[in-house]
Amino acid sequence: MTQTAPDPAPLPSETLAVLIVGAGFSGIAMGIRCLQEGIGPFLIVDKGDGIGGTWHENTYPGAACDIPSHLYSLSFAPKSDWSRLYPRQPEIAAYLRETVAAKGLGPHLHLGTRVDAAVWDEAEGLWRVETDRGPLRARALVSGMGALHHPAIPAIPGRDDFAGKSFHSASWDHGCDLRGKRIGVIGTGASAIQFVPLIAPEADRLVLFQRTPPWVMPKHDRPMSARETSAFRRLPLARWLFRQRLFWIHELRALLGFTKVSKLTAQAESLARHHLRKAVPDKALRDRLTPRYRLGCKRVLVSDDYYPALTRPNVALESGGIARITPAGIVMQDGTEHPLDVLIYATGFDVGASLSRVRTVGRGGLALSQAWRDGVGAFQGITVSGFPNLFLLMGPNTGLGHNSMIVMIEAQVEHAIGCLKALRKAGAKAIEVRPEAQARFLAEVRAKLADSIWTTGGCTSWYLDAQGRNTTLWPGSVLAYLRGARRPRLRDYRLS
Ligand code: N01
Repeated sequence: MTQTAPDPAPLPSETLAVLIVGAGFSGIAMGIRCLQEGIGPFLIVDKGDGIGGTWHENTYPGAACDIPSHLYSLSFAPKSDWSRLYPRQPEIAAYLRETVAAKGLGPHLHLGTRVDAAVWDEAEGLWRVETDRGPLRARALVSGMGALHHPAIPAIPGRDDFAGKSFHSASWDHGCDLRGKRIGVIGTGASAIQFVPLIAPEADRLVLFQRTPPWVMPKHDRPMSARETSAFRRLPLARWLFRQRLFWIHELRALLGFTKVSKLTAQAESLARHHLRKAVPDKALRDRLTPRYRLGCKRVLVSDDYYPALTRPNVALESGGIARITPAGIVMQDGTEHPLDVLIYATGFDVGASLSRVRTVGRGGLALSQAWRDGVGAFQGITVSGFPNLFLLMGPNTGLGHNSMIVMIEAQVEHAIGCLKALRKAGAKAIEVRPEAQARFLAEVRAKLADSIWTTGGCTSWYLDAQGRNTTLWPGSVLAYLRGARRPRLRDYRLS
């Protein structure tokens, strides 16, 4: 289970070298690298009451990573004894807590501290930050806030009238006993497909409300063998090779051109259809579970127990449109009524909310929301012209569907560290990306995205903004990103 931290200490009054917002993978990675490079004083603050960000908050049954943990972990904090290929949330959250302890990050951490605003003070060359526990000052500000933590609960008519218990998958109500209950689950994304197979056996009846079926591939999860674990402990090279192998298996998809509809798309679709056929003998059910858009347009899911769960006698897939929620349950557009005791929203996150909830004002009083009024974007997804000494981790257009985000995060951390070292070396106060470098980068990214599968594949998804632009995903291989982002080129920046 998660661990709650004691009351936080008073916030420091000195000017920090770096303020890191968020104690998830990104913030922890940044903190470790600051320690290693002797950059300080620095602080990591997090609005939550525990370490781990999304891996602290998402505690729903079966929560797990769909990238193997030997790859979905920090390269500079390796762990030899992952219990499974795809460990579950408690093990990942424990890994992050252990890493914080082992690297001595504890004294730099202030949990239960929410950042509300950050304003660049041009005269002093620092960020003035407002938190719910008082002000902070920092030369550099690093956002490790992630994007997937403001639950999106759709405004279905009657939503607030439901008389039973209801909650979002990201704020799971562990006090709610699901045994023998009639449970409704709205949504069939990465979260739902992980917890539905675990809660279905307990339910009297489970109705899964599907709007769009996902493409689901086999997961092939397995325990790590004692031999593997012992080899990884004794031979760090063996562990490193295993990680490399996993990286290349995932990266191959990008190198084969997964960003466009291709022969590979059709082959992957036939594999996914085979996976569905093997698990679901009922042709009518299979039909409703078969996506009508190209594989890769939405995030491709992996699971070995999702389809079998849907064949249980106490599970029903409802693929019609929801008309309204009533005190007693859900009424469909065709008039069918589903009486429910518990309603679980597995409806994803408000991806735009993360950065916009923190009022960020850069040089000349320019708000980030203003700078982004014609579209969200950052140089390498990390720095924004007009916002000196601000570094975004997991920023715009750096998300991945095909490989480990941790590799991307580490590159972004190295980029920020490189900029901070350049500042220190030059004795300068501020480093800011040149507008022409940012414009060139964004033009390249947008050109690559123009005819990508995310816009041409026949679906809509949270990858796209209200104008249909993809501002979340990186349109290429991780290798290409590492080449451009890992080491900042000073000609792209202005020091002052
Ligand atoms: O959310 P989602 P999630 N009426 O947005 C449906 C990460 N993650 O929490 O497809 C009816 O994917 C919506 O339907 P549609 C991962 O990056 C990672 O599952 O829009 N249905 C969809 O089915 C992932 O992508 C792991 O038609 C409505 C579902 O709700 C991200 O988190 C594990 C609706 C939302 O799916 C989010 O995943 C879990 C409405 N009004 C999550 N509104 C790993 O393993 C929405 N839906 C790393």
